[in-house]
Amino acid sequence: MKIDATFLGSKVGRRIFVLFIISALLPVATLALFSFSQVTTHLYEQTKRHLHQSSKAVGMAILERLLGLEAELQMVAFYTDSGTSADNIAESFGERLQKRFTRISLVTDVNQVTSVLGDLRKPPALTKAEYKYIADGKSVLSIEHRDKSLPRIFVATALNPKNPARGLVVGEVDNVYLWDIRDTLTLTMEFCVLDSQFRVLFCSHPAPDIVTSAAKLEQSHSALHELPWRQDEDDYLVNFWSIFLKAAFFVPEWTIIVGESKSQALKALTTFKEIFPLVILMAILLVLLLSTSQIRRSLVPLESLRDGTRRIANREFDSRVDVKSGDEFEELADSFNTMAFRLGRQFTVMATMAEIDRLILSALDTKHIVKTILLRMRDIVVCDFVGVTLIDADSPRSGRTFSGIDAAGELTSHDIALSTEDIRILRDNLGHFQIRNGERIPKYLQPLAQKGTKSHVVLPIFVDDELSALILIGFMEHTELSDEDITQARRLADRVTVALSNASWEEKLYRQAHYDPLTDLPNRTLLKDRLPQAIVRAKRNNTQVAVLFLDLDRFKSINDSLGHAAGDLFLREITRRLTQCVRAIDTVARLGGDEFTIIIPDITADQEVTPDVTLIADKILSAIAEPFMLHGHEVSTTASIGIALCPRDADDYDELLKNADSAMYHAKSKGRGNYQFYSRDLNAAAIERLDMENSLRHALDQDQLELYYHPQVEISSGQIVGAEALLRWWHPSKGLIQPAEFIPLAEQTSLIVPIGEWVLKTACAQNKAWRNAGLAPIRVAVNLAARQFSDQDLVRKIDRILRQTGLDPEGLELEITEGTVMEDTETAIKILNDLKGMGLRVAIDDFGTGYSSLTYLKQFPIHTLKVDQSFVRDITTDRHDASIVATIIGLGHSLNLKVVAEGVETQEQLNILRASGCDEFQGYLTSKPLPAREFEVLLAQATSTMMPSQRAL
Ligand SMILES: Nc1nc2c(ncn2[C@@H]2O[C@H](COP(=O)(O)OP(=O)(O)OP(=O)(O)O)[C@@H](O)[C@H]2O)c(=O)[nH]1
Ligand SMILES: [Mg+2]
Repeated sequence: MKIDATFLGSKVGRRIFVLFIISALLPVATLALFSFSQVTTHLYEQTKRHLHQSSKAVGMAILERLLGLEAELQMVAFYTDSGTSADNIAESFGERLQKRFTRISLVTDVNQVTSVLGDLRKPPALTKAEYKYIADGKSVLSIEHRDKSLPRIFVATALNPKNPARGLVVGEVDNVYLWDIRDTLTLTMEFCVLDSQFRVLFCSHPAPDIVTSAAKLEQSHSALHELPWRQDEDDYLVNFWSIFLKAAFFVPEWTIIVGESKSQALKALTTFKEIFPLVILMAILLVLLLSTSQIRRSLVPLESLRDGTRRIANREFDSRVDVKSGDEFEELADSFNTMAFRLGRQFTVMATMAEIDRLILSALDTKHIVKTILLRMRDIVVCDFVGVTLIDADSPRSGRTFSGIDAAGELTSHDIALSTEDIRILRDNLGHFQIRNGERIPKYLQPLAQKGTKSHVVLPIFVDDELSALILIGFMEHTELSDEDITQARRLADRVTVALSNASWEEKLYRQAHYDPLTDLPNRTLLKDRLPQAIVRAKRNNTQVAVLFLDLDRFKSINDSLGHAAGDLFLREITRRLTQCVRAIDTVARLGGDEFTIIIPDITADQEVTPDVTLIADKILSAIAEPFMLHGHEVSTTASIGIALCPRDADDYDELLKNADSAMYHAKSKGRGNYQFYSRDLNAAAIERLDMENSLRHALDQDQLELYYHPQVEISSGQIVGAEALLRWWHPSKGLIQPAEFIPLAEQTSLIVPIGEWVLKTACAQNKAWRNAGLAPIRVAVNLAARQFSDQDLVRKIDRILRQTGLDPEGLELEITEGTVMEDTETAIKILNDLKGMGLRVAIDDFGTGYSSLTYLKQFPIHTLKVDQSFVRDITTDRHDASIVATIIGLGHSLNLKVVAEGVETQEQLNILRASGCDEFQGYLTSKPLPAREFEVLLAQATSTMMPSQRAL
């Protein structure tokens, strides 16, 4: 079996492996050690017993031999005593005896020695005690120790135990015979025999220290001893036994020491020691095998799970862990896979939600949000088709259902209508509701149903309590969504609600920033974006762009006569007509007031003077000229158009607009109601205008302005009661310039404020001077421009001027037009009240050309109405005009107002006015406007001579 050690790379693998090894080796090793010690003890014990028994056996064998030898000798004694000669004995028993004894002799007297076997020469010297012992019929052993060789051992016994005096038989024991007892021992054993003084009698093995060791042995009586008995580098274990020979042979005991080589004795241990590592090795191998297979069984699923976890950390939610172990790991893997699937879904849902959140933050347009829902809804709810219905903000019963995205990435959509029933159901089911197979399918779901969906879930979206959109989910089969799906879909819908309201808010802000609120046309900001784009495209494609600058002619008079609201309506109508005259790719923008700009891009460059453009300009002019019913009045106007071409006239935004503007002024100067192409000469005109503006700035400092005074005469008395101050500009090079030429310029450039102030100051100072000079006190009338009237400091300024000049307030009359007061009636009333409070008089100028609404006038604290000269001019010929004037005078009086007629040039006109009850008049009939000096002369002259009215009387 192959051991796969790759698991050792794993911490858990290593840990389990080490545990396996420890848990296997520990018991084995413990058991081995225990066994070892047990076996050792046992072996020692066994060896001890064995050696003891062996020594006993050796002892017994020696004793037996000795007794045998004694018996042999007794036999020799017997025969000898019976008279058998030594020779006969030797002959009969020689062979037997020779085996046992080296020599046998008869000692009959002290010095009478007869050899029986061999020559004993000198018999051992026996002690008296020994003799006595022998005399008792027993045998004795006598030992004669020698230096280098084994001791000689003699056995002596009486010839005749009953008659000891007869002599002894003494035999020298054959050492070979006596000690040849190896049979009693195993081959591995050795033995030594020692006498009582531990002198070596025999040793089967040369052991020099045996004597001292034996002495120690004797002392300790130890059971088993390791003695320094070495042979062939081997230690010996020994035991002993003592043979008591006193009784039998009258010698002290002999000690038999038997030793066995330690290696032999403990051979089992050696084998054990050899086998033990093998057993351990086997155990390790077994553990290795078992642990690897077991660890693998655990680690493989663990690693799969770990890899799975890593993949999930890397957001690979689709990957699955495949474990088929059939145990808890498989269950764990199944749970893991379920968890991964759910996490994946959760994540997708979260990602979609986050995308919607991003949309909310980035506030993209509604279409983008719809696209996101169509693309991402399936990530949240498993379904077949998704749709979104956007309800029209202006008409909550109609809308558009978006049901898909085509190959070009565009949304496919259908107009839909919502019934009252639909709306009721949607309102009743604010969260969501399901339309099951067979139930009525509302119109807004038709685009999905056409794709074959049978079952539907609808999530209505309300923004500010207004139904704003529907999210539609369609299924081909009957499907019930789980609560979780519904919750997720609703969460998406809630986010979409925020996104949509954000988008609509953004769109609103965008519209506010880029579109004119009155006409819904692009404003200057958007124009500044589109025109440069068109210029870039023209340059790239080698085409031309035309810019038409259009300003309505005398639009002010529509405002003045019918009111601002009517003017607005009129501007909207103009917008409608303009957009009808141009193509979809053209842009109509409103820059403010009654100015419109039209961009016509993509005009082929080779066209000469662009017949296309002239065609469009003509079309526009005639469209605008069409009469229009406004508040019950038929109104018609014209427009002046200036046209500049890119790149011919200019190739950047500012220049192009400026040139079109110049061309428009040119059209105005050409009598209005026409269009003009820009030419370089026009620039000169524009430059002149600029010059004029500059000159006007210096007119005040350089004292070029002068006031003329036009007398106002009381009709009843013919007295000059007042004068209208009229401004003149003495231009250093151009001479006298009429107010009509420079007042509009002053109004456009704000110069009107300092100029107006100068006029007021001068007129007041002049009147005071006349009064000081003793002339008849009159009032001076000063025209106030709209711009001055809206100046918040007006009242304070006038008060200061009056105090500075010292003129009584009743000496000053302010003339304002109807239009001026009508722009903001509330403020106007407040200012007029303040002026009246100061004691000033206020006249409405040019009355009859504007609103001419006496109901309005009633609210204004004014004193005088000035009937416009256009009515007076034809008063003698046009009965219509005459009756208008009479009516104005009558109504004026009914409101307690003084009525002054302007532009009176003939006596006839004056007569009619007098007949109508007019209070005062002003006109060439008396005088043209005069410089201060001349007016003073006129005032100083006798009134009666000057007054034509009186002359007429
Ligand atoms: N009703 C209405 N009037 C506006 C609006 N904006 C500007 N106006 C008026 O439009 C008029 C623009 O006047 P101009 O174009 O300078 O003069 P005009 O009377 O048209 O005369 P010409 O253009 O010189 O022929 C002013 O009286 C403004 O008060 C608006 O939004 N609504
Ligand atoms: Mg205009």
